[in-house]
Amino acid sequence: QETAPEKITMRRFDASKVSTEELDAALKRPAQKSSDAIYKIIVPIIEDVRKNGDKAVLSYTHKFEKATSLTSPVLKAPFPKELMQLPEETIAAIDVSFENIRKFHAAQKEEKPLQVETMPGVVCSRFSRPIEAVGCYIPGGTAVLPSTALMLGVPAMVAGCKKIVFASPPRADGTITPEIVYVAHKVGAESIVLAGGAQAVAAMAYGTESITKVDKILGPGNQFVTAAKMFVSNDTNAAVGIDMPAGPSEVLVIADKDANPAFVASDLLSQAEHGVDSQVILIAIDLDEEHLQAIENELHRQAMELPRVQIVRGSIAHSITVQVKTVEEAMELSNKYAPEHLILQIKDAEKVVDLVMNAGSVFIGAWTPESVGDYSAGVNHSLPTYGFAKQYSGVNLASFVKHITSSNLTAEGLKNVGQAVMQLAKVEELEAHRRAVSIRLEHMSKSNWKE
Ligand code: HSO
Ligand code: ZN
Repeated sequence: QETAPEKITMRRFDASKVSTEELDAALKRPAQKSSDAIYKIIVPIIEDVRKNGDKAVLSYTHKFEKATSLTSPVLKAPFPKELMQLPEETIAAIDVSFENIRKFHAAQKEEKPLQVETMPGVVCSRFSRPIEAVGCYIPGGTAVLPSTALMLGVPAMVAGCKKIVFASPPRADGTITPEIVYVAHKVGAESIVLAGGAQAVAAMAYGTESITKVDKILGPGNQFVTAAKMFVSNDTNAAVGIDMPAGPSEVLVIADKDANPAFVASDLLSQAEHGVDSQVILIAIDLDEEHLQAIENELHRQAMELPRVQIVRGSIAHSITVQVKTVEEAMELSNKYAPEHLILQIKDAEKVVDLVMNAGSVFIGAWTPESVGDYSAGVNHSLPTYGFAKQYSGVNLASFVKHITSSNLTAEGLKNVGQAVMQLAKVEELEAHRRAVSIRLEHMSKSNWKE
């Protein structure tokens, strides 16, 4: 006789019964491998790619991706049509998502430069310019992620980046999933680097014979990719920027008496299926035992039907439910945790958004599953994890531009602000700074001078 599989369930904590320390410990993200161990692996790879270029990249792709038939580490645009053969429904889905993401990110454009006259005759401006070359890393691994290609490629296109380079590990036969090639084509990418891991990051950071050097590398990846991004961004020889540190996916759902147990469970599972290191948190506001059990039963029932149930078992093992009494208490915990995704399945959810201080992206109300944001609503899914929502924004249009400021003074303006400049230059004992002003003021005071 078969034994019933062990119930897939999250440990429960009642915030009024446990100490803050206990709760904090339960809300800790699963530990990441120490960066020392990771650096030992990636630094030689990065050095090798920097010195030996294409040849090194190819050898790692042969070794790690088993794509031994590959003879070039890059695919250049225009991409052949036969590499983007897709079912009509997939093309339609990509097209709808592309358009929504394009619209939302286009709305983030600053129409005209910001301009302020700080004093009469002293005009300060700020304008933006696209980063010229960007590298978009699209992870391979346990799932194909054309959605990530959209989330990076579309804003880069909207921002006007001249060179958009994609990088993604190829399959063992040396090809890249057609969905990614199709997205690369739609955003006008100039090339797709057929490599993953630290070798792909290094190739884009330093450039090789055939791979374009980029100015900024964005996109999620495993711990090797993240460490490699950190490494190259610290290397002045690379002179490359990166987005934020990216870790395993996570979601925090806040549910109250109005919440549908099946909806809540489905949202928790949608992030739990990402990886065994993912974490999902449920904060239950004043729910009775019956409601809590209904959610738990749904979680188990739905999880058992999932193809990735084994991954879910792993992530649920370090996921918890916290019972609280009020919305304010729930929000306080959520802000402390700073989740990548925050789902509000509560009454008047929209009003509660005012209380959100730390979160990557918020999903409001019963009809807004997090997966709409992962794919098609228009918001970006490249978001800060691991509590970094306290200080980082997710990927957005600004991730692909620089802001440049300018000052423009009239003679009158220089007269108005000059004294302050000269005095501070004096305090700092930087005489040449002071004279750059005084020489002009003296020029103006000459009797025959006219502006
Ligand atoms: N939720 C993930 C993104 C993703 N989900 C891609 C599905 N595909 C990042 O937070
Ligand atoms: Zn997701």
